[in-house]
Amino acid sequence: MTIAFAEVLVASPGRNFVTLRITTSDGVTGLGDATVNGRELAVAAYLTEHVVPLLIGRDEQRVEDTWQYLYRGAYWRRGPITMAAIAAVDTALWDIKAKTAGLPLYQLLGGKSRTGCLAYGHASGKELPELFDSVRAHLAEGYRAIRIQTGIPGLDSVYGVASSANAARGAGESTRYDHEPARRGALPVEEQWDTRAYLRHAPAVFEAVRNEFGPELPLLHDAHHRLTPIQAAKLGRSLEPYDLFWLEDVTPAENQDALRLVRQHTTTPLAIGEVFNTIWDYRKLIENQLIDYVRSPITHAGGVTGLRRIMDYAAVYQIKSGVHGPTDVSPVGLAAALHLGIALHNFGIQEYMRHDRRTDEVFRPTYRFVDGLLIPGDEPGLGVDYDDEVAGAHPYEQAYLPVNRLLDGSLHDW
Ligand code: GCO
Ligand code: MG
Repeated sequence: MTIAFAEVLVASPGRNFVTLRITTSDGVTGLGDATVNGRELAVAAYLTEHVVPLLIGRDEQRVEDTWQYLYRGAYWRRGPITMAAIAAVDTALWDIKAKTAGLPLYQLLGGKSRTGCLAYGHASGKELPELFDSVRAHLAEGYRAIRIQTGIPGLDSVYGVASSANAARGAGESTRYDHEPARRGALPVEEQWDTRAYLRHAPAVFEAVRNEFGPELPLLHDAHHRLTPIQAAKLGRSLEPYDLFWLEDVTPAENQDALRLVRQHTTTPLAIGEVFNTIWDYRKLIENQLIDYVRSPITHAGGVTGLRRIMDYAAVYQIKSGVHGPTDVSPVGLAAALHLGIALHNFGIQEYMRHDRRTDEVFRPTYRFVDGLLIPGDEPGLGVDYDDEVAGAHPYEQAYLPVNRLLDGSLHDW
């Protein structure tokens, strides 16, 4: 068999997704996710113009060789667009390999290491009563680990806080304000940020959540790249009494050495890497034991092959996975993460925001969420299908993530 053709599918069933579908000469198909939120068409063009022509006629079973061919062969290395394109090809080839073997993908990755993948959901609220309702709604849905984000006094809107209706609905149909498609040509929404107000407020929020929900519930929090190292150290230390499962993206982490300073001051576990793409981007973080969880999704880190490589390296240092799973990772990317997650020895936790109903109608995933655990489907391959007809009813809509400014108007990390 060889690769006969590959299609780049762009659709917006609730939000934008870029999907690669590879078809072999005897009609087996495989899917890969190539969605880069807010920059979707760049990956679509990279795939269409520069990758798909290279795939035709290749042996579809040569997954590692194709990965190297696209990575080394491009000469230009790393970066989100290239690595998302490679991820899509890699994931689709694993899907095909598993289908031709007649096995669910996790069987090719070593088989099950656990019964299911512990998932965490996103609770949020502008004020505490709304946040508590959102936590309760998540618990009622079966979540056993919960991320906590709230509003900050004096700021109108901040990252990670759903509109009241969505927060009250729990994970539900997650049309978070920051992920809603914008009208074509519209500029990104602008938000405001005040680090001092945040650092004063966050410990009080976690104290209130612990008082309300007790000591056992694993709680997570995302600082979304907004702090300097010394501010991050201060936050980590001030949250220690509340025993977080992790504190995420405390700094932008482009300067990985800066994390040493954070580590010297706090035992709060750190999770970093949702914007990192390769094992080389993690080298210092892993070797110097500056993080506890790897955040890259399969979609942005070179596929199953790329993330597996990062996780095997991380295992040497007892670092675990905490794979990125917001709704901008498609059901294809999530399914692949679950097949890897259930097989990996050093799995930690999987982020899980439920997709919009329209998204699931296009992708028809077979993974299940049972008692707080995500379980990949047992049919051959990834267990995801793509319905062209339903997708056709949801054309691409331009959408940007918001940008963030400090109170003096200067641009800050969002
Ligand atoms: C998370 C992430 C997301 C990102 C989003 C950007 O931890 O889930 O930070 O919410 O902001 O994926 O596209
Ligand atoms: Mg994050």
